[in-house]
Amino acid sequence: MNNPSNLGLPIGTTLDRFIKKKQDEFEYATGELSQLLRDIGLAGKIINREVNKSGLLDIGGAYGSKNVQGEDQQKLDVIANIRFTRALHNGGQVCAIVSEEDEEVIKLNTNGKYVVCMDPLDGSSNIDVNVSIGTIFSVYRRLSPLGAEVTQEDLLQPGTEQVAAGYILYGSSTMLVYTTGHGVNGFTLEPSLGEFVLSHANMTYPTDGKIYSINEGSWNEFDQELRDYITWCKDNNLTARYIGSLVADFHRNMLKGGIYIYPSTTKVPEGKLRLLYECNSLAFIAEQAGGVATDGQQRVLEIQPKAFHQRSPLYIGSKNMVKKASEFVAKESKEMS
Ligand code: AHM
Ligand code: MG
Repeated sequence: MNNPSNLGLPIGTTLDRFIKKKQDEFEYATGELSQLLRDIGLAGKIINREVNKSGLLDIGGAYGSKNVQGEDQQKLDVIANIRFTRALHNGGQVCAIVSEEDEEVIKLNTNGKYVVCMDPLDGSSNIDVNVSIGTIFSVYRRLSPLGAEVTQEDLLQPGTEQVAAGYILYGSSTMLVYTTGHGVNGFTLEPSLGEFVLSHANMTYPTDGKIYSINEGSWNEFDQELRDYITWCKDNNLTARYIGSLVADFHRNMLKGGIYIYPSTTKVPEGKLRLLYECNSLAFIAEQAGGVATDGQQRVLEIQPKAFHQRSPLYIGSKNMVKKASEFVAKESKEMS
């Protein structure tokens, strides 16, 4: 990246200091987005604490209820949703949240400038087996006037309008990775300090890679074009890696070079992943890091959402790899910049 997004701040800089320094770069910044990002960092630390206790306390396992997609909610899903909502409510910068765990919009401060879309705990089938899981978020500036009722237009903005997006990966270490549209930076939680510190400055997606990540168990539900692409991957000695936690698969591929695919299948024609709080957030990060994200046909960030929990297929990763996959699956092959 020509314009270093970490402002020359050294590895080890705390997240709070980093956010403050970035804010100072913008003459008219009022500090509200900075406060919001700090609130997300705090919520991430709280959820990390809960995730780390899973297995010790009686917080693993199904909650006994279903979320809006009819999926079993895990106790930690519910806990993460509450923690995030509370942190954003207390912060006061957010007027509404669209969450994977809530069918309805969560309305917060009518004077808040921002809308947040989030999946508080993604990869929830991995919670009980001690495998990496993650939080995903997107931030939009509201379009309606402050103090007014939040509108559909505020909530259903295309991904190109994101002002910030990020994820928290609860893995072998806990990391927060985010962008405000000026490159991507990653912060690792230093457990003894309880602080996220800059560990991965100016993250960039390798242009090419060797990893393909897809649930091949669904082979019988793939269309022929996708099968041909996967066969091409095998013929070209690519390596298959699939955790089944989007954040973890995405993060690994961004560091090493790779492509993650959740396609349209006969069982889920729209794909499984949600546009507003899974695909768009990671697409923004991918593009900021030099990667590409499509739904197989078009740029994810340009899809106009029509519903809060809308799904989309996702092809995301290294530029040349997504381009190659598109040569197989795109109905109309378009040149990707
Ligand atoms: P979730 O939001 O219910 O956790 O579902 C999303 C997860 C992704 O993290 C993961 O990539 C995908 O579902 C795995 O799905 P599958 O088991 O169909 O491969
Ligand atoms: Mg999810």
